[in-house]
Amino acid sequence: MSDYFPKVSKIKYEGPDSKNPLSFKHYNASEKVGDKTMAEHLRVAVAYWHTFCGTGGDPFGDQTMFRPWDEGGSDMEKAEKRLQAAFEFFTKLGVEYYCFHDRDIAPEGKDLAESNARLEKMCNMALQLQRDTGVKLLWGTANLFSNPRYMCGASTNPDPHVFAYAASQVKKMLEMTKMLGGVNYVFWGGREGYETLLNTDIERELDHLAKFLQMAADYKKEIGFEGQLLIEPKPKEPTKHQYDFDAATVIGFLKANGLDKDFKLNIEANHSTLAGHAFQHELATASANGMLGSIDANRGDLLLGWDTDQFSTDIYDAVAAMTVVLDQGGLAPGGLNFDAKVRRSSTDVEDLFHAHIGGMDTFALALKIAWKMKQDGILAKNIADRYAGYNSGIGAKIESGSATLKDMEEFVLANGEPKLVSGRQEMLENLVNQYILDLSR
Ligand code: XLS
Ligand code: CA
Ligand code: CA
Repeated sequence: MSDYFPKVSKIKYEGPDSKNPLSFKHYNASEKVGDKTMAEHLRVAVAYWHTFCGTGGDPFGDQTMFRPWDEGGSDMEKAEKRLQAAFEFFTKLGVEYYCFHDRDIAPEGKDLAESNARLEKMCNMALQLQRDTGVKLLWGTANLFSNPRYMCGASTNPDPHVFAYAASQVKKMLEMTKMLGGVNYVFWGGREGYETLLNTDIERELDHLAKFLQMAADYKKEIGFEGQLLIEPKPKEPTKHQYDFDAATVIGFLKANGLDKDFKLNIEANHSTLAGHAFQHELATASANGMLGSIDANRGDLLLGWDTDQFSTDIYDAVAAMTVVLDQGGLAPGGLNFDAKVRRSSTDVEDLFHAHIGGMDTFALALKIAWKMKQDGILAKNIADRYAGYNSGIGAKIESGSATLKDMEEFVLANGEPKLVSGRQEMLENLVNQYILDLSR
């Protein structure tokens, strides 16, 4: 095993009283929460791109992070060192999963054939490291947004040559994800959208996007890849109008194109707030449609209008998220991918550990709180009581689909004005705070 993080040994669970910053206070992989361990509930993954490829550069400034695995050698030699560093990191952190884009682990070659050969070489190396360490692939994906050929989109590019290139990348990456035993495959359409209608035919672009996804779903079956296909909504950035705006938009698009049986959603916290929604709203919308597949766990900054991809520290938000996850009976085969990066001034390699420890502790504590709330059943009872009118009489008739407008009129004429019933929001908010305070120690 490599030694890129010499100051860090295996991170241990030391409990909430520990003062050791390089220890878990709440995340205890083997601790049972109900009938599953924390690791089984949370299925934490490290995002390869931010943690091992991030350089700290932003539109106003250069690289601030100089990683030891990036020093010296050819691009492929660096890629190999980076992969070693990644598995050292996963093992020391004690996570079970990771996620990557094709171009994160293997630099693009002079043409598709060379790029594919490089990717295959790096994936074989990853397979060996997976076997040596027991770390698994939560999802694979193809980067269809960085290369200049994708400047006007990938599958929604006006040029079918670009569509074909993107599809070829997906083909190869589906094969590699299968080879690595990946349990999901993600499509994030970063440049699947447009800047101006002066040069765009929305109708054709949406049709091309559907054709592209259909090809992927067909190829998945053809090669016998059993992972779940996921679409990750995001409203904007880098493109001004993105077709996969939010959960509701994606669900509508999938249904309109007969793709809803083949795809679920990967909901990211930061993308939810960029779309003007709460993270929980997006999770609940996907879940209510039976389509919540996986989560990109991070947070944005409500004062900034872009995708800051910060590590989760907000317990309240994480409790809300875990409530949806527990209500749908878990996330598997999905998981919690920490699609987050340290700030550009957090330049030590140890900062990568602090960041992940914080995120994992936040979700572990949130899991315990959400579980306790679910066991006590107060919130669920409140919601059930609120809709109890639909369990019988006119309500049951409406839900059965047999009621008519005439029935409604008849009912109101006979029963008069409905009573005002309090939603008791403040009481419920206080209750949640009480659980958070009680269980935080
Ligand atoms: C970018 C997205 C991206 C996807 C994977 O905003 O979050 O990183 O998760 O392509
Ligand atoms: Ca993401
Ligand atoms: Ca993001």
